[in-house]
Formats: sequence, C-alpha cells, structure tokens
Amino acid sequence: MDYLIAVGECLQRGNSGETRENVIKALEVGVSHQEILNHMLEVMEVVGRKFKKNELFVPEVLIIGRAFNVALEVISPLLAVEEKYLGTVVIGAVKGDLHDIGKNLVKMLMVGTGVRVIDLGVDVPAAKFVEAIKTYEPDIVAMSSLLTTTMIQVSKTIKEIQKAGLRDKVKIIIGGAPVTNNYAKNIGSDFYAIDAGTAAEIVREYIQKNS
Ligand code: B12
Repeated sequence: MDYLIAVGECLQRGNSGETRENVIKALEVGVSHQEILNHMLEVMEVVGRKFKKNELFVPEVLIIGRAFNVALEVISPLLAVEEKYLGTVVIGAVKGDLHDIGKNLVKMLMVGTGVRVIDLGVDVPAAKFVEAIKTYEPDIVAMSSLLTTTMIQVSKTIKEIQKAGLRDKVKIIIGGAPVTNNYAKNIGSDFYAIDAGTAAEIVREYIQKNS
C-alpha cells in the first residue's frame, strides 16, 4: 500500500480522518514528513487550479482545506522551524467588513503554497494591519473587501502602512468582489487577484522568486 498516494487521494476527496490516518501510516513506514508535505502542497496546487476553472466549488474547497489543516497538525511538530515556511502573509478583511468566506478560501490556498498565513480575521482596522507588520514581518499583506463601502478602507490601510514607514517592507495584494485591477493600481497595491486560485499563484510566484 502506497500511503503517500493515499494521502493525496484522501486529501483531494476532503476526507480529514482518512488523510490524517494515511499521513500517520506513511510516517510509520518511513516516508519523510517533507515528502508528505510536498505531496500535499502539490495536491493543493491542483485544487487551486480546479477551483479557478470552476471544476471545484466553494464547499468542496473548504472541506479539502479542513482536511489539509488536520493533516498539517500531524506533521507540523516534525518540521524544523527554518524549513517550515517559505514566507509569511498577513491577511484580513478590512474595517467594517464581516465577510470572510472568500478570505478564508484565499488563506487556505495560500497555506497550500507553503507560506505561513497570519489571519487577523474580519473588521480589521488599519492600525491592526500596521501592528501585525511590525510583529510578524510578513512578505505580503493581503486585504479583502466585499462591500463598495469598505473599499475605501483598503486605500486607508495602505496609506497608514505608508505613514508608519513600512510600505517598502511588504508587498500588498487585495481582492474581493467589488475590487478591480484598476482600483488596486490606483490606490498603490502591488497585486490584485480575482479569485483565491489566482491569489495563491501570485503569492507562490513572488515567494519563489524572492526567497
Ligand atoms: C455570505 C454573504 C454575507 C454574509 C457573510 C458571511 C461570512 N461569514 O462571510 C452576511 C450575512 C454576514 C453578510 C452581511 C452583509 N452583506 Co453580504 N453577502 C454575502 C454573499 C451572499 C456571498 C459572499 C461570499 O461569501 N461569496 C463567496 C466567496 C467565495 O466569494 P468572494 O467573497 O467574492 O471571494 C472570492 C473573490 O472575491 C476573491 N477574494 C476575496 N477576498 C479576497 C482577498 C484577497 C487578498 C484576494 C487576492 C482575493 C479575494 O477570492 C474569493 C474566492 O475566489 C454576497 C453576494 C455574492 N453572491 O457575492 C453578499 C454581498 C457581498 N453582501 C452585501 C451586503 C450589502 C451585505 C450587508 C451590508 C447586508 C446588510 N444590509 O446588512 C451586510 C454587511 C455586513 C458587513 N459589515 O460586512 C452585498 C454587497 C454590495 C456591495 N457591492 O457593496 C452583496 C454583494 C449582496 C448584494 N448583491 O447586495 N453577507
């Protein structure tokens, strides 16, 4: 029985229990935790692509993400700190915005690229983003806005990051249904992504080039 292949198959089906069991069995027969993680990341890359092409839908991706997190809990203690993450992303829905389904999908697919994602949650004031940049020193800050009325908060947050002298230290990616590429450019964001799959691709590319 190839437990590594089974990990990938169960993960793709979103079966948390079986994914976890097969991760444990794979470790028992001597597959390295790094090999298991790499295989899981490959699966998440496929998931991201399928989601982008509408071959997978929101509930399926959420279930797969849960299975990924359950399996990750088994291998995280085995990963040495320095090999644990390729980079760090701080993510949040801006002040006044309580929508988090899309943000959580973006977060999950970003985790699937091998980066650490610090989730500040919803209704995040600019000051909290600034504080998080100081604390976690992320490579990228990701902001979500689902309301036309909260789009202005994305712009305000970028200004606050600038005021705090931290703009050169991070790249910024923004998204959410009312946000557009033009808006992103106008307010000085580095990147915009229309969906979670594209966001993960952008992060993967950026981190790989700069790590
Ligand atoms: C679910 C929902 C809610 C839920 C949210 C639950 C939750 N936990 O998220 C609840 C009921 C709380 C809610 C409340 C409200 N909502 Co609402 N809501 C929706 C709804 C139906 C779905 C949103 C959603 O989750 N979509 C699915 C996800 C997967 O898609 P997504 O969020 O767009 O995310 C994708 C991309 O945008 C992108 N993305 C998202 N975030 C990010 C971040 C980054 C960094 C990147 C790169 C990409 C990215 O990737 C995601 C995945 O591919 C939409 C309508 C719609 N069909 O979109 C209205 C909608 C967004 N809501 C709306 C409104 C008006 C409200 C309320 C003001 C209603 C009210 N009068 O109280 C409140 C505001 C609450 C607040 N302060 O935020 C309007 C917004 C109109 C506008 N343009 O401003 C919409 C469009 C409905 C409508 N047609 O009128 N809502």
